[in-house]
Amino acid sequence: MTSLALDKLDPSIDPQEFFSNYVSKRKPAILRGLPNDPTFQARKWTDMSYLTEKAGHVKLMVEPMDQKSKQFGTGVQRIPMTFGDFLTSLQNKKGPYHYLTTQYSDDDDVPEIFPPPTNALKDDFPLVPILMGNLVLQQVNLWFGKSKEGSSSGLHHDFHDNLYCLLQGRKRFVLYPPSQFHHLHPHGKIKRVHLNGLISYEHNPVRSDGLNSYDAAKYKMLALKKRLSELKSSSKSRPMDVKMVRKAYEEARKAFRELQGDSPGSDETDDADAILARLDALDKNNGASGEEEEWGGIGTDDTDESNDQADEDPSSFSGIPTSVLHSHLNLPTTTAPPSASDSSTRSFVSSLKSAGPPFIVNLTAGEMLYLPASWWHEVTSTSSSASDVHMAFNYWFHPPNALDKFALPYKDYVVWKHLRDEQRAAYSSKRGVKRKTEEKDAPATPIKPINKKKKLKL
Ligand SMILES: O=C(O)CCC(=O)C(=O)O
Repeated sequence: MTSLALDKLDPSIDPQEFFSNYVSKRKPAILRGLPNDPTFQARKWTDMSYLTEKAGHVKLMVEPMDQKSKQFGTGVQRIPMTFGDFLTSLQNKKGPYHYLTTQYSDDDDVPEIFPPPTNALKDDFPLVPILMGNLVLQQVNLWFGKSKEGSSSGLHHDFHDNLYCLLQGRKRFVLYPPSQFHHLHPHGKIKRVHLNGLISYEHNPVRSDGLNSYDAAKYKMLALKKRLSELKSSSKSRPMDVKMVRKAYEEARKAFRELQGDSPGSDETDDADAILARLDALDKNNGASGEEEEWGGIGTDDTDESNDQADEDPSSFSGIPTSVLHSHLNLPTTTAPPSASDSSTRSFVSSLKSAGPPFIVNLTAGEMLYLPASWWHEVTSTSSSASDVHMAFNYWFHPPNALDKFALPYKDYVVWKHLRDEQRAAYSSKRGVKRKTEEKDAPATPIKPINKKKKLKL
């Protein structure tokens, strides 16, 4: 089976050009280098003693290889250890080695933007690389393991735009566009694929910017409340502006309360209390600067999904066994053949034929892959030599849905300007720096994950 190839770009490409030709076209690309930002220092992490010193104490969870399928990305119980102990374990003479992947907590509703161990390495990378323009960061991750023959993470998709920076070793990506979901046997029931490619599932429908209606209403109310406070405290505000924003805020508050009314359970009540406490805090804190900022008016909402707050994560993993995918594509594999019947294997192969040729990317250390939200990917990670590790660092960004707007590529202007400004302000104040385009951190209003990356048994 033939495969397709991606464009290869210089990472110093103008961010606006990158946005127009790739981000807004939802087109993946290879970048022949790491981010050019002076604050991107992650190359230092290939020095294990540097990593141990900076982050050895951090507690995290690592994933053992699934012994049945001989791959990662399964429901195998993860193991708690310190990053230092994990680094030491990679020096063992014999594998299989555990894999450090995305960190999530089963009971944690709000994701950490800098999950361990990246929280201890924050000084070594910018919040948003210049290349990524005005996308809003959702989370960063470190992918760290060791495998001489190559180990797979299984075919799945995520819900965020990915800038994947390979620091050591090799990675082979098999990529299919979101639209091929019909042929890729996702475990979850798909409700729709948005125009920006974002896949939304029946049990947790999201808008094209990844927010569900409840969170969108909540953030809108918070944003307008803040804006109202600012206007009220500024001597330069025009009464008609104050009036207009007050009206919008009251409407947003009403809309939010209605959604709360629709949501059963006490969680929402607690949430409301927390939000109202936060509104009071905003009132108290407001007026510190009195500075005017550009007010772009009240944006239009993108309420194309219902408020259906499901607890479950969607099943964004493909049911196609990795070995079947590899054999269909004539790719070497280290994964175990499926235990399923021959007839289901035949049906998977026939689906893969219908999906057509994938893009196959062989990424080498020092290169990056840009992958828009919900592109399907299967990743095989290989160490460059028997004694080496493979290591990648990636950024996930909230999926843009205003694809002609470089300055703020999200349709719900009120919400996203608020969330982005809070994120940048929090980052700058923690770092004690004035914001430049490439510097920012965790939002004061944490943005809920669309879905935590959870692995399913294949
Ligand atoms: O590197 C890997 O093993 C998987 C990476 C991945 O799935 C991602 O970045 O979304």
